[in-house]
Amino acid sequence: MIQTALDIEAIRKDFPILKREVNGKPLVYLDNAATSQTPQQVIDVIVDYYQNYNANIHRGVHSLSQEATDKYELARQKIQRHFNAAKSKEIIFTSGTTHAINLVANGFTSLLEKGDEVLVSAMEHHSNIVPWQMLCERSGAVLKVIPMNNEGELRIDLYREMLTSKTKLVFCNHVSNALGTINPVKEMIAAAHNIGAAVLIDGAQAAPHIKTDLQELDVDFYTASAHKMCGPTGVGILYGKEEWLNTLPPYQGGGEMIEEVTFEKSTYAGLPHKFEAGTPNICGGIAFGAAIDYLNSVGLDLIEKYEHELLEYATEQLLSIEGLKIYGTAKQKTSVISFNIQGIHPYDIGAILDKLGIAVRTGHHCAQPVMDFFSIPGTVRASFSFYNTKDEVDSLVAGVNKARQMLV
Ligand code: 7TS
Repeated sequence: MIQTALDIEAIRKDFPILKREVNGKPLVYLDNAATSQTPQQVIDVIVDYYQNYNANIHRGVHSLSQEATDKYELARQKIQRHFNAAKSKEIIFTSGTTHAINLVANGFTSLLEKGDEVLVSAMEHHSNIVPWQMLCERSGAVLKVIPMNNEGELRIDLYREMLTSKTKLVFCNHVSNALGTINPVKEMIAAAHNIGAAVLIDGAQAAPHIKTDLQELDVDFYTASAHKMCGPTGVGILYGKEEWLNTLPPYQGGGEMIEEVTFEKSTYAGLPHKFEAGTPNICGGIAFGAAIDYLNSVGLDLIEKYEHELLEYATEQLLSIEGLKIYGTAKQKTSVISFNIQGIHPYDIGAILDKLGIAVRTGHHCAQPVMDFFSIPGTVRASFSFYNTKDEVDSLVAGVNKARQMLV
């Protein structure tokens, strides 16, 4: 029996999309790790922006521009407070986690030397692998992989041995999108700092589920994407400690990121504008702030507890299906379950579930090295949010059972 302090029925009413049908069946949305759904409170903020104060920011003397600027900067402050960053200028708006990681990887090009080492975990999303490989190609640095065990937990003992005076950077996700593992990032950051390496933590999958205090983590860089946190697509953040952001060169040149431009030389604006060239996703940034307000009105601590109950229930129910194997059985997990049924391709299970109105993701989840580790082409991934119910878990289990009967 799931007991929760959350009023799930009331929460579900906030999400208009949850009322719709797909293929003639009530939608059961279990692809939250790919993107979360949007509550009416956030949709209203988006509509309000375009209906009432759409204007470019930081530019005009006119009132609309000032209003848009104030709301955009207020959103930055909300995000700062939510993650407990020391200063709002340490929050850089980006188009998402991918953009944030590329910004940092690009900035390190001139800071690394041939033979320097950068460490990446074995369970990364491609967006936390490829930019660093590109950085290594540019700089001559060497990419090394922190191994994991069969449960999908990082080998922290081996990680500690890999840290040497050559290590300049460590990057790791806070939570794995393919396995759901919550990594011991605080311990990893402290160990890296002991030998003078900087750390970037990809928080894309942690931010929707776990309350994170950036100052307590003492992390150098952290990333998040609004669309996984009940906000819109196309906006996210890079958090960086002020001294690091001052050290890194700008990523893109253009309007807004400069102090003075002549044909001989340009000088750059201070933080955060140095990294925010061009017209940003103004509405998206403001709506990101509204999404943070919404998550906090529900309460991330209650969300975490409820999603954990859903995870435990769904794990137990799914394991009762013959031939079903779960990939990612770490002790610390968020509500992500990656699984396969012996002898069935994950895509076929996903297609049958879709006919039943159940949305899951199938494939390698942009984490091919994780699939290679388990010697599988991909998995079926069900990822739960706080607006999912025990009944929806039951629908998933019934759907998977049906798929098994049809396909085995
Ligand atoms: N890092 C992790 C851990 C992710 O899960 C994702 C997106 C990204 C980075 C990239 O985020 P973006 O907002 O810049 O695209 N993960 C997924 C997923 O698991 N299914 O679809 C997108």
